[in-house]
Amino acid sequence: MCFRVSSAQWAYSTNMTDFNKRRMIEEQTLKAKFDKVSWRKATEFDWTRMPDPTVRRQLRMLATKDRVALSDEKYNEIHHLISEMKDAYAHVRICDAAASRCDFDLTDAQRFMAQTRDAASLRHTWLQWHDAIGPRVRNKFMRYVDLANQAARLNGFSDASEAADTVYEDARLQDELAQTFGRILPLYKELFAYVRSKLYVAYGPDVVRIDGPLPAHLLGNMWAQEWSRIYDLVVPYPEFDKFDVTGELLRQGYTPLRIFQMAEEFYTSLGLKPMPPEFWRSSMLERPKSREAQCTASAWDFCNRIDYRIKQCTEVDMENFATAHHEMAHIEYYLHYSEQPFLFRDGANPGFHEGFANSILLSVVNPTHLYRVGLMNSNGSETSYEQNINFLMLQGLRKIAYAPFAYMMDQWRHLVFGSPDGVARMNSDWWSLRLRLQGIVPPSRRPENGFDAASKRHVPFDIPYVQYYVALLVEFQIFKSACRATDHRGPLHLCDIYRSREAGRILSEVLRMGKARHWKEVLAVLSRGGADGELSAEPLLEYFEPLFDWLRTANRKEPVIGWMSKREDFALYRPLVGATGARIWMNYRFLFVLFVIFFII
Ligand code: X8Z
Ligand code: ZN
Repeated sequence: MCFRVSSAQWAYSTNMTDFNKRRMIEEQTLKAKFDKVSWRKATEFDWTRMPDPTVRRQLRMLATKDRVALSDEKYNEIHHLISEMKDAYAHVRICDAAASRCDFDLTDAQRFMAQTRDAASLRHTWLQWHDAIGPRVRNKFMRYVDLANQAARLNGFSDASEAADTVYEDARLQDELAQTFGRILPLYKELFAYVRSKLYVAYGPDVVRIDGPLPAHLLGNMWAQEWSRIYDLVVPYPEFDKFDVTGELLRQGYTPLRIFQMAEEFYTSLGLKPMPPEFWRSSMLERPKSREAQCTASAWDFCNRIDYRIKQCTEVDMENFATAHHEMAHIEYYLHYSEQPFLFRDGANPGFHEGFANSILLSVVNPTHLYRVGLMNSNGSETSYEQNINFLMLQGLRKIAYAPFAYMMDQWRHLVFGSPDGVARMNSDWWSLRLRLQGIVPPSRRPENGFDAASKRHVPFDIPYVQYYVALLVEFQIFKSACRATDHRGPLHLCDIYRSREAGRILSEVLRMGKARHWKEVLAVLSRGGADGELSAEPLLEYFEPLFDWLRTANRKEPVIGWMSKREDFALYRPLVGATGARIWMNYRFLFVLFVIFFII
């Protein structure tokens, strides 16, 4: 079933014809039915009483798929709602700042947010996107929350966000996330204060308050989730080069195929697996010329232990160079756990796949590695202090800036799914969390009945987000562990595991386990000789230590490290006092009418 669905999805993603779309939907519908049947069969057994722990675990995984517990009618309804929300999201088009074109899709809008430095146009694009998507999906989303909660309750959970956390099999998950987030926050606040000081210079006091939160439209990203696109505004030492090897790749005549061969050589140098022949035969490594294809990069496991493919419209530049290594890391994971039973062919927890892939990139994009593979002409230990700080700033804009966003997303879902008036308050809760955790405010007042969270794809698409926060921690934990095996000396950010069989051994041990063991056991393998298997922010903090020190000095004159919120910030999203007053008045009127009726009777 898995093979059939992936084949049909691949066919459509790489050749978007109506015929392929219909076939894909047919297969997906069959799969949804199949899932329901296997769930029903699995629930005929009491998994708690299975003596074999491996069987018990698999049976529990089959039996605790919560949506299938809904009636057929409601099961179909929730699937239909999600697919309508996806469709609405994909079809949003907005007008550019000059309103000369009104066919901007999200990719255009995102490119604009990344490149433009004019506050008014950025604000315009931000508002257009948020105002376009929210109202289209709000009512559907409210019904979806209701159905998802009904399903969760049928399975004995209090709400759908509590049910979603159970894949982590960890009762203390939320405490661990909060604890690690508390560790990262001081570093985030230093980065935040530094970036604000630069934005204050770039945009002036009318747009940026010197001690306040930052408006969402200035950070080079529609959701202010990662800030690497404004590197040019905040670079600590502008006189030093940017770490971009695009020019060198082009000068040396790299092609997409050669980039992938180079990525493969990275993995085989560690003693990991080469790509199978089917990979080279069937992958789509360039944008097809004669047909329409979905160009987002992805790595595919066809579940038959034979077919593994990458789909990427590769251009020859640094970003694609990194993405090729990233996608191939997913294939390495697939290949390593291919001998596990089907249900265990997955990351140890939902953050592991992405965490592993990104941990490889920490090696691949650092100056030491680029020097070793002949794409840069000075090595990491020879690069100056200033260049190292520039590199860490770029990484910090990607990773440190991302932490509060990744953490915030599902904290918001917890409020929406978990409180009785969650959907009524979903917009003010969204902004209240963004202000508290990220220090971000909207560029202008948002309507109480708006739905700004829908601007982020994962919300209408029903994709959990906490996995990205877990991945961020796991990324640095894996990297630290592989670097320890390599016997790396010196600052962590310059470690390169290339050609290290020792690093390869520990990685392959972890990858082979797939999901067959609890992820804490997998983390324990990684921290061999170190701490026990817990989520930890310490490797991330160690990586950024030189930047942390630098920021503390650079921020000496800043009035506030972090942000001070004022009434004017809350006023951007809290229900208007007038509106609350009106509600109270309405209630009094209602009581008065009751009173009169009572007397008449
Ligand atoms: O959703 C994604 C990938 C698919 S797993 C495109 N990412 C998150 C996001 O876009 O918010 C990758 C980075 C985090
Ligand atoms: Zn990935």
